[in-house]
Amino acid sequence: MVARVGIIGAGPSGLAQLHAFEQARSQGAEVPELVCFEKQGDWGGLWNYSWRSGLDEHGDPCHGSMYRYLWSNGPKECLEFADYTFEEHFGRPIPSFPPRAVLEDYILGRAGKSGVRRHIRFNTAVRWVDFDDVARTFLVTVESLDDGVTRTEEFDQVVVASGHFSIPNVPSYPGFDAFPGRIMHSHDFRDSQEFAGKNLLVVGGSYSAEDIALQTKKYGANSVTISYRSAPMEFPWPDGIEELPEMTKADGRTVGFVDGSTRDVDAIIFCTGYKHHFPFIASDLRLATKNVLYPPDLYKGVFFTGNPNLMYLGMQDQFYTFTMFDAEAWYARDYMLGRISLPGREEMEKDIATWRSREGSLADPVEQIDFQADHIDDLLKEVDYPDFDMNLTRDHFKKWEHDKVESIIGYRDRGFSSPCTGTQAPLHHTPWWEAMDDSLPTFLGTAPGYDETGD
Ligand code: FAD
Ligand code: NA7
Repeated sequence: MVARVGIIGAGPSGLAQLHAFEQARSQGAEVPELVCFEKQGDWGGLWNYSWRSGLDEHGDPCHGSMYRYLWSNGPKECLEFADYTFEEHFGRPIPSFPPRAVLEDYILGRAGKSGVRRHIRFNTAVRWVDFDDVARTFLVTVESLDDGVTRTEEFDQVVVASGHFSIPNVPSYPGFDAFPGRIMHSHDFRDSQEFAGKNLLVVGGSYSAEDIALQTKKYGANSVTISYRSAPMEFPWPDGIEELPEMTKADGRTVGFVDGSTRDVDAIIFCTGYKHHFPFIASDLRLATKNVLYPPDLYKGVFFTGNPNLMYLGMQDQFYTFTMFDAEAWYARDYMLGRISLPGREEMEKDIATWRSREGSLADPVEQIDFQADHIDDLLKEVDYPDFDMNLTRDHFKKWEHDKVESIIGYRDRGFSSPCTGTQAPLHHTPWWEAMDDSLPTFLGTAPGYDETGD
């Protein structure tokens, strides 16, 4: 009997898994029956933008956390698919920091080319995953959201690719019940123009806080105060953005901070991160982790040690994204095809402990980048993923960190070279700080070197 593999989610990670199998099939391998369950009506995961926030049209929590005018926050060269380059997709070199719609187009371009859509059951939410100890199979209960019908299917292996930037972590502070303005999480943030002219408090000290502070200022906020818990980001912020330590309370619209300072604000946006949240997985199979580079209980960052036929993709905190998802998906595929065997549980746990202890000693982002690159290298050396210059991506990320420190509003105006083709990216026609239109035609249509005739 042909084995059955269930994949949960058709975002970049789930699509990487489907694509990896498709590659093997095209080379003559016998591939298991693949069924991918996607609760949204279309593919792309977070890149599938929706105006909705709160609950979706079916009454489930909205998956989307992306917002309008979101531009890539890292060089695209560090996430390039080695078997489907940006040049192949767009027919020419494009700048290094594309807006969301352009990256979405790229992700879907590869998925479309490899024809994996036929495996995906859209509008189908996975409601429960459990393991039958007798039959040694997974029982996956899904709900068809179009008609509410539930059914349970059996799988030999299950790949969880449901993402982990969707369920917000939302703290509370004294005085919030009487705050006379909007209090929200970045998960529900959609359009910066809502905050034009306002004085804004952004809580958090990481990517979302950085980007939402910049973006709201770019689109007309009067002032943005960023409140950090552990450490300030200390970028050279433009006028009108400042950093203060942790907030303590709100008194009316006046917010107090631990250093005794106060600010009057009109709205508060929590950029306090997300929870790894898998309410649809039985507790003994459920990954429990914070947002770290090497989660516990996942051998090679993928295999759940309690039952390695359950795999998780993309569960790490992310410098690398699509490249890492591909590496994990290729490795998982080769395990499922019987090309790679796994050690016993004790050895898996020892290996995880070594990685996690190293993560605990990392001093700065440069070491964190190398750590994640080493994780990817560790996987790629055993699979047939096409060659590309991984070391170049390490250098790019380190330069990018430096660029951000030099100019937080200007780092996206740089160009990097492709680790796959070597081509140097052209510079975008408009500095990011002045580029208000993030649409795909504007970005591509006027890019330097673009020839509309295609000649
Ligand atoms: P997701 O993209 O979250 O996809 C998971 C999929 O699983 C979704 O389609 C969801 O509907 C589905 N799903 C979930 N639960 C179920 C269920 N129970 N049943 C069925 N289907 C389910 N990365 C970059 O490389 N560059 C960026 O600039 C960048 N910007 C970001 C900005 C924001 C605001 C956020 C939140 C993330 C950003 N990321 C960025 C990181 C992002 O995590 C990855 O790019 C990528 O989307 C992760 O892919 P994924 O498939 O693992 O998860
Ligand atoms: P991250 O990177 O997980 O960061 C979460 C931030 O929130 C981090 O700075 C935390 O501070 C801060 N945090 C968490 N809880 C609190 C409380 N209670 N008070 C104050 N600050 C808090 O999430 P992001 O949303 O920034 O990024 C996620 C992805 O979205 C990323 O891949 C981007 O590309 C886009 P800490 O440092 O722990 O003190």
